[in-house]
Amino acid sequence: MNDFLVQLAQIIGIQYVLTDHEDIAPYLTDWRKRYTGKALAVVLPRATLEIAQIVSLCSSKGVSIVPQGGHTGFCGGATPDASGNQIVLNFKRMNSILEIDAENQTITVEAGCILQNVQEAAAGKGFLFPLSLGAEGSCMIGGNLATNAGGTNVLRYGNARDLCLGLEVVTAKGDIWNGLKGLRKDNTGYDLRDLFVGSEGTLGIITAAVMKLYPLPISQWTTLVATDDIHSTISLLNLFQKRATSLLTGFEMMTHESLALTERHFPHMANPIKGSPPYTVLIELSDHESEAHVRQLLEDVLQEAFESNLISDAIIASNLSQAQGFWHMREHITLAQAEEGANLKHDITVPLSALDGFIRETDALMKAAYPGVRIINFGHLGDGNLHYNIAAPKGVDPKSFNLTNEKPIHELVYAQVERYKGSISAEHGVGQLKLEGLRAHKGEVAHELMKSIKTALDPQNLLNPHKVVSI
Ligand code: FAD
Ligand code: 2HG
Ligand code: ZN
Repeated sequence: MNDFLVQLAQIIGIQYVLTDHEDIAPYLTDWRKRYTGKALAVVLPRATLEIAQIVSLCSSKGVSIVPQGGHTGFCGGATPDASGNQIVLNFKRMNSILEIDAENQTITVEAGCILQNVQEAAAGKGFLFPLSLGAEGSCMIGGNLATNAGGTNVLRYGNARDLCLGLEVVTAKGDIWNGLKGLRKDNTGYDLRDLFVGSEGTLGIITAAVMKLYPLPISQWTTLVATDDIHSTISLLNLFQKRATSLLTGFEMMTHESLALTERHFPHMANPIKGSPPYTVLIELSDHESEAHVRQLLEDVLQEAFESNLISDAIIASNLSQAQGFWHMREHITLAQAEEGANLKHDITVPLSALDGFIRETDALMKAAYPGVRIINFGHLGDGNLHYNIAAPKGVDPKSFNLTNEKPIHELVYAQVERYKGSISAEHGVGQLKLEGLRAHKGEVAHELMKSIKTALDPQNLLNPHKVVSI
């Protein structure tokens, strides 16, 4: 063991400094199996003070650090590079719920808390912690904040950034910034919290957070509806926004192709709406009033939608288990795509008013340039967020298809995103996947400002180098 590893072991204990090939392998490949790196060691700290000491040691030795939560990110942000000179700092032991403040409606958690555990701890005290995504059983709150994760409740409650009131962060120098305050107002100069949220481990290491809680809704109704095109789907969204206002908590769009793929891999998750409609939309209303009140509202809005020819069919879940079935079907699209083989992901947003044009035109360009290609388009339509994923034509090996076509396909989609004034990353972040594209997308001035921030906060470029921006 070299001197550096011995010193690491002195800080956290030798059993928490993993170096054996088999021990570290699970930490070196991302969820999509898109990236595999190497590492000097994987370290498993238990306390903020230990992390501060690890960072100081790394700074003195010039060793770079890759923070890692559940390693479910889609952009390779938590995967080390191929040099074998980095350490992975995994948060799985930093998993305590520190405090639930019922009067302030906040929860304070360590960064390694699994998202689902935070939701359950909040629910146990009668609160809703609204961040919700398919990976919630394994992603961690530190990773959620570092990527500014979105998910299925953004429409009503916002993304991880909107839910965060305070942070504790270990800086690149190894200092501890204690910003663990549960304040809803705090205009004391530059917002450091917002600088670290969404920075993907490149500016500081998030060790704990104060997050907002909400009262648990007492009634929830979930429906699946069929629509013929995006234009009517947006009109339907606008109708629900107008009639249900803040009761509208979910509005997820799934194309026929997305659900056909899901059914092929998970036959028990077939779309209960028959006739293979072009679009199926999952809509959820939540309230703090009686079941009957929300149910009536939902029926009224659906009736109006039928009469205006916005929808052709609808099924309202009659119980919790049927509602969960609808959500499972939606969340299994990603898993079905993974079963099918590697795919090219595009996590994008465009303004709602541009979605129809964007999809029609991009579909046409894609089909013309890559005959037989499969467009698996679904997403959080209420946020204008599409997962516009591209899979190889049937019978074509996905790996070789992607090898040849990944770059031009990304370029095609991103050129369309620019044309429609959208974003090339809605909720998954940048990581290493979109590092190259970011400069052109942000523009020279914004990109230079980002580099200046990185240089100011991490002059030695030790925190997750070559992710998000390269300096
Ligand atoms: P990781 O993947 O471990 O890390 C992500 C980034 O954050 C890396 O750059 C890493 O270095 C950094 N990081 C991690 N922890 C820290 C820390 N404590 N301090 C500083 N930096 C840190 N994402 C969505 O937004 N919406 C979805 O609906 C959604 N659905 C998903 C469904 C599935 C099935 C899967 C597999 C993923 C999904 N994701 C979704 C992507 C992913 O789950 C999120 O990006 C999540 O927030 C990542 O959390 P993590 O703990 O796994 O982070
Ligand atoms: C979702 O919304 C996730 O289900 C995953 O963000 C998206 O698989 C994807 O591309
Ligand atoms: Zn998503």
